[in-house]
Amino acid sequence: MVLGFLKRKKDSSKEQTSTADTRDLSQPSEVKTEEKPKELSQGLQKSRGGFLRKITDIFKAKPKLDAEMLEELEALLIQSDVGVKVVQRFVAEVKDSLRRGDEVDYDDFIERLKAQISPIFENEDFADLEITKRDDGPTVIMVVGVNGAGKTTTIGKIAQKWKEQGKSLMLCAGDTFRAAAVEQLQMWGERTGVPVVSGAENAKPATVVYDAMQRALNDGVDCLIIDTAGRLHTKTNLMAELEGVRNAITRHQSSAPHEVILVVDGTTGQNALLQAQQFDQAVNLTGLVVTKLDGTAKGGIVISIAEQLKVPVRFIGVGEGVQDLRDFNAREYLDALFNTNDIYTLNKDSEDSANAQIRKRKRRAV
Ligand SMILES: Nc1nc2c(ncn2[C@@H]2O[C@H](COP(=O)(O)OP(=O)(O)O)[C@@H](O)[C@H]2O)c(=O)[nH]1
Ligand SMILES: [Mg+2]
Repeated sequence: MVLGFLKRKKDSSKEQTSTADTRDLSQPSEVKTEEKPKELSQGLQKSRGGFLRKITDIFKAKPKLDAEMLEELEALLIQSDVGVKVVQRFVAEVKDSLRRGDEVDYDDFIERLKAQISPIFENEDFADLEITKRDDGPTVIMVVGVNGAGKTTTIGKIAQKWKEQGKSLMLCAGDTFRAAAVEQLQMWGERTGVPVVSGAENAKPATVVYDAMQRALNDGVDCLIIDTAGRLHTKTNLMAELEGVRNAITRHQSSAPHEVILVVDGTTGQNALLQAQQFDQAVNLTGLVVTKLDGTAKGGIVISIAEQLKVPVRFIGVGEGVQDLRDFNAREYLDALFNTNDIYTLNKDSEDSANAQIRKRKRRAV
């Protein structure tokens, strides 16, 4: 195809690079109550505005891929956290194809890239998180991750989603180190009409979790979701604490926890990947939630983490609102991430002018 022609949108967005948690922790975060779900592609707009626009820019200058462009594109994909291994595989394959004399235009490039990425998500039953009551008690889900990753917010969003599906739920405020964290979870509980079990200030997380397990069993709920503190001072501390929580769960129900979900902040790029690896070693993750994908121009991090950890991505967060949590579906995600509709518009005038530029370049080259 002839590449279409970019109608630029002003990109005022700045990539968020700081990983420090700068919130006022004396106050619980506000519970956002907006109801309207946004389109997934709208949530990933910033990512597209970032790396996808740069890809289109490269093809705008030269519509047919050559070795030099491929080098530029390789660096760009790696910078966008798509994942070194997958990018290298992809580049090797495209190089072979160019060597054979294939012509690769922008559309081919994107299709091939998607085809290369898709298998990373294969065989993962993304939406199929079983949250029904079991023979021996509720489905127990532990939610882990560093401070500020979005654990409590994600739990609130999940509670809302599953409540709407008619599940009976209970939440456990296992982050006992910050009073604000407990209040924040309680606010979500009130908003969603889900009971929250919390302990005295500075109670041991394991004690609160023990109580919550007891109540969840007594009340016969379908699912208990446990919020935990995200202290990552040392791996040993973290392991000891999470191990304590795990023991408190198992003492009541030997088959639990059924899910250990890591919440990572998608704007922290490679840091998110490192955290994921550390937590996986400490607690054996069974699922992932990647949050704040609305706030990053590097949406590729989901691909990187999924490839490295081989743990299914359960949900992605694309905003602070209660509806801004999506079941992760690889095809939808890739389509939204590579949805170029709002980036370039095929337009006769600009096409003509682009063709004129190409002709000019060719004349110069002669
Ligand atoms: N933009 C955006 N903000 C989010 C998302 N998920 C969480 N947040 C915000 O991130 C901040 C930290 O969330 P919180 O749930 O308190 O993190 P926790 O310390 O891991 O429990 C809050 O201000 C949330 O509103 C998301 O998907 N998108
Ligand atoms: Mg929290």
